[in-house]
Amino acid sequence: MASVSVFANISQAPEDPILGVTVAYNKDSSPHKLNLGVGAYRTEEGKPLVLDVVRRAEKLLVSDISLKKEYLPITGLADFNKSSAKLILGSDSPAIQENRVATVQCLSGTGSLRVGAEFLKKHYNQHTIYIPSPTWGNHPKIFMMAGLSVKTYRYYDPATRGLDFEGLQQDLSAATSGSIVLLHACAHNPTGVDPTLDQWEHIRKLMRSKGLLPFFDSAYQGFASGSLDADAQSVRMFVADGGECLAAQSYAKNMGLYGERIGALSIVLTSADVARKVESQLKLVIRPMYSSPPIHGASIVATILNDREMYHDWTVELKAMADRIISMRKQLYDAMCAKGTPGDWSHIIKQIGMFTFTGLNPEQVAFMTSEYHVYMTSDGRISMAGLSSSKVTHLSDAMHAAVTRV
Ligand code: PLA
Repeated sequence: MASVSVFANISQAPEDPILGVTVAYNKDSSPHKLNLGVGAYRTEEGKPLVLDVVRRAEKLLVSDISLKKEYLPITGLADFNKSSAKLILGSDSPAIQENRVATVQCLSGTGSLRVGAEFLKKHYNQHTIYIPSPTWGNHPKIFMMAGLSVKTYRYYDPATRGLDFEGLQQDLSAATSGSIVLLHACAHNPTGVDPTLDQWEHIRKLMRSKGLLPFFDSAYQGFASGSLDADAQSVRMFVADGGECLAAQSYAKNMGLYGERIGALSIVLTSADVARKVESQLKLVIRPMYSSPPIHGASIVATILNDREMYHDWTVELKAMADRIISMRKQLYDAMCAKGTPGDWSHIIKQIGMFTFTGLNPEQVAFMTSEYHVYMTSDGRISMAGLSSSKVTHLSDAMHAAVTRV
């Protein structure tokens, strides 16, 4: 047999810019190492967390012998879909009451975005999607792989470390009417900068006046403010005007179900008739991709969302995670102030959600990794959810050294 592979000329692909940080972290043998790369919640002890309410739901599921491992329908678990739409749109949403929402269970947030993008490519007359600059690194790839053409709109102003609201409005005003616009529902990744409600209202009016189609990515509902309702306000404003939109939901962060890969895509439409047809077409997108979604994560989520007491207990645990992140911001900010590190660090406490967009450059990040074993993405983003009180000094030492020496 020939020993030369038919793939002999294949090139080595680079690691993923976010998940590759964990790969590098795992190879580091230093006891001081700190992984602030991927947005994964850690406890004060630095450990991954399985929510108590998730454990309880799983126990119920395991002991219920009436449950089978049959295939789910192509669209997923019906109870899960119904509750997911309610969670993002509000339980009193007229769109739900009027059956104008098509919801399908998908593989977490990423899968929901991809299914939505494939659907748009096939059935929408515009194939350009505007994504914020910067945005989550996987966004452009997801949309390009689905065959959409990706453009950016200005979002973040490095000078103010805040929203470039002027630039955003100019770019959306100049977009071809009917284009798709990706919006982070809350806790913008990587910047931690969200529009105010007043700014959202301006964005909504502008987009509706131009017939731009909103595609919300909701990966952090409950993580920005600690309140599920407050974090869904942007989406609900767009639904309240009776117009159409898409929303991709993830339960990775807010229920800590990362590896269960559980999420949902909801498409809000103007009539029940269109919603039925859209759902029938979503099935044709899903069936050849992965046939039908996995059952376990959906069962956990549906169990929690459909039980009053468990739902309440979830909101308490979610708020505790959000509060711990907010407290980490305060502790890091105080540590930077105490050190007198040059620069204004108030963005650490002003930004919201899982990440702080520090403003550190790639050289400074590389220095922090090589000298201090602090791992983070090269754009200077740190996952506040990966920090704990005992590591704040180490991180602020590293940041101080990077700012003053690199
Ligand atoms: N959308 C945004 C804005 C995200 O930040 C992430 C995850 C997702 C969607 C997808 O999450 P899911 O498919 O796991 O539900 N972003 C992480 C992880 C937390 C990642 O890159 O995959 C991040 O560190 O940015």
